[in-house]
Amino acid sequence: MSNLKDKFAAANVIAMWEQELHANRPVIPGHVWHWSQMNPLIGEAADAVNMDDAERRVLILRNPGLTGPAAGAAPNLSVNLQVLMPGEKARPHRHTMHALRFVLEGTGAVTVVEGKSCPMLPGDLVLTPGWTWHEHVNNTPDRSVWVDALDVPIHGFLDNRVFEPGPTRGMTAVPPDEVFAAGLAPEKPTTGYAYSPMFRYPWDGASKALDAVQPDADGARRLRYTNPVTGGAVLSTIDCYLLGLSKGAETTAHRSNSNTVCVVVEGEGQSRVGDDLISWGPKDVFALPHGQWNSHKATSAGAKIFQITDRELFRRLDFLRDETR
Ligand code: GTQ
Repeated sequence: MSNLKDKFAAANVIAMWEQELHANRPVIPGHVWHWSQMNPLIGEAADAVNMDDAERRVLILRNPGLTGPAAGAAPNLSVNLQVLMPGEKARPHRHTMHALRFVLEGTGAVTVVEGKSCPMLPGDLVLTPGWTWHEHVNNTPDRSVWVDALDVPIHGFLDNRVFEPGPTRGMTAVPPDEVFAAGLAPEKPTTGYAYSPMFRYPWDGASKALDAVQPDADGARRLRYTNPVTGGAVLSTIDCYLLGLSKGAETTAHRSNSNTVCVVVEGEGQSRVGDDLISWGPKDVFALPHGQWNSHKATSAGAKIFQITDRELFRRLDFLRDETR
């Protein structure tokens, strides 16, 4: 046999019967990054690193159950914390990765996306779809902190990681966000881009929509952020939701082969991830990797959780599987 192995090796062939091709995906633990621990680290990063030396001042949230250079908070999702101090700029660039920003702190720093200026107020969602030019500018007296979510890991897998520094050039004409604000869209089909032309989803509107929506049988309110032109997910690979919890009511347990990362906007509570219990409060970020039953229970009134998922990736590939019990 070892003779055969040597012959295989010399011929650049391997024995499939010795590979674990049918092994199931390993269980990845849930994990929480508490704001109480992140906040001082963000402050220290701001002191330690100058924006002349950093393309972006970003703390990558690394799930201890994942390995490899592109490993993030959950499979297929990189979820990071970024800080921009008063007077600072993060210079324009673009990359193949689709990305979004969800604001934790600030009083009006902006992300300029393909020439459109998007204010960043707490709870706002700002999209920077793949290959759109984006830069961050903080001309306010306060620091701005936000969550970045990107599909970096799948670009590693697809060998499709391309980055281009500014200056910005060759920008696509995308209609202003105001065109879509009242539920309208241009009559003519969009050309030249495949992404959502609306880049900013203000918290004020999202929060009011959540309060207005009819709760499900388990007492939770659920909304999906959508591309106003297609009604589909906000990004081709990332699908976002807003979850509102009723105090004391545990949500119906859910299991999926997709991955979710939660950002707590308001309220306190606990979430089950398999056999683990995660406690959370405002600005905490926690990962719900695939394959484990999870449910949520708020211990305060008015809990609201922003959810980042790779569901759209699974949906487009016809891989998505969901279960409830
Ligand atoms: O703000 O453009 O967290 O390019 C990772 C890569 C943020 C950004 C990240 C990026 C950015």
